[in-house]
Amino acid sequence: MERLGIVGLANSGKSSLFNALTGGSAAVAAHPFSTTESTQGIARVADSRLDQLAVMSSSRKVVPATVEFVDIAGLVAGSSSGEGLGNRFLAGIREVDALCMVLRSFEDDNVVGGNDPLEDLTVLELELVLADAATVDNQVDKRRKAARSDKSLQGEVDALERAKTVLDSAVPIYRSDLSVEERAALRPFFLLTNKPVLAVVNLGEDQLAESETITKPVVEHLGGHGETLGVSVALEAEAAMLDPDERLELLEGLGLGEGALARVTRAAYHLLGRRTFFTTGDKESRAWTFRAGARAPECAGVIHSDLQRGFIRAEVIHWDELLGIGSWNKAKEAGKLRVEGKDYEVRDGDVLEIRFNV
Ligand SMILES: Nc1nc2c(ncn2[C@@H]2O[C@H](COP(=O)(O)OP(=O)(O)OP(=O)(O)O)[C@@H](O)[C@H]2O)c(=O)[nH]1
Ligand SMILES: [Mg+2]
Repeated sequence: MERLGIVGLANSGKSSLFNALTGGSAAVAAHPFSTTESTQGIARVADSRLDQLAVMSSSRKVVPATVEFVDIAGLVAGSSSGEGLGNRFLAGIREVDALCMVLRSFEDDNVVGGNDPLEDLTVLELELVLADAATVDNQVDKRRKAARSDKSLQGEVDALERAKTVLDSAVPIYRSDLSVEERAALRPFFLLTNKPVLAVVNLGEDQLAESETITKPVVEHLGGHGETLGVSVALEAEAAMLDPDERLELLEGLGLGEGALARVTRAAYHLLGRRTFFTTGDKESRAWTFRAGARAPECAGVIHSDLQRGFIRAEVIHWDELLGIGSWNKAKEAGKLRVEGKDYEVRDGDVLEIRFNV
């Protein structure tokens, strides 16, 4: 299963965010390096489409999609050469598939550390880039030699050389102009910056109104290579402890709508290339996860392997059209359910019923 690693400088609020997202209980403390071991957790992906389908079908059970997060040890300048918990955070990052970078903006005299999110990002990137540059330097000569007798390795060598140029100019791979193919060729080397990123700027409760101004330098620095969200982690963590009704009241009262955690999980889900289709009925409404581009039988297999093996066809309607009609049966009677075969590429937001025979 693919996972998103929560990374950042010590005391930026990583464990607080992790706990709020997953309902976990990772250690949170005002001293740096309170996290020493990685902790895994699962967050539910809030999806109003699912909630609306469940109401429509009077479903007795609602099952959301999920996304997996890992809380990783914090980093300080010099981590790539072993400062702080250097190796621990590097190993933690190597094992995840995408990065959620927590950048501190909140001010608190009792919590050691700066509060300039762009500064956090710059330090973080530099450590990751230095670690990657060392990996590439270590590999490039070896791979060049190997490519002399095996021409099929030339693509890998070219990609490593391109990566070296990028990293030597202090740019992480995710902010580079390397092509999708080059980035794929670098996969065997497990580079830390060859992963998609999402930035969470951890705002103080008193900074909510200035969220856009505070996050702007980070948005500009990432330049379209990653999404940036301003989140008051402490506030959202507090809200996450409340009953759903109270939570909504608190967040809406502050103009935060459904809250920023829902946006973080959704962004994380998309960053991992995940898409959702639904099934709905009186028993349950459920969000199922598939990879962008998957066809109907593969999606049927997400529900159960029998449905893939014995796949005959899928009855399909997009969620908003179904909601407009009001029920699955009405949609069927009105001839609005499309019959799709093995080659159908399922779209995000499709509602499916699989016909199968085993
Ligand atoms: N005022 C304020 N304090 C926060 C906020 N988020 C986290 N903190 C505090 O900052 C301290 C560090 O939070 P953690 O969640 O442990 O940070 P971390 O990034 O996991 O830290 P390490 O694991 O040590 O690297 C704790 O005392 C938190 O209560 C925030 O949004 N506002
Ligand atoms: Mg921590």
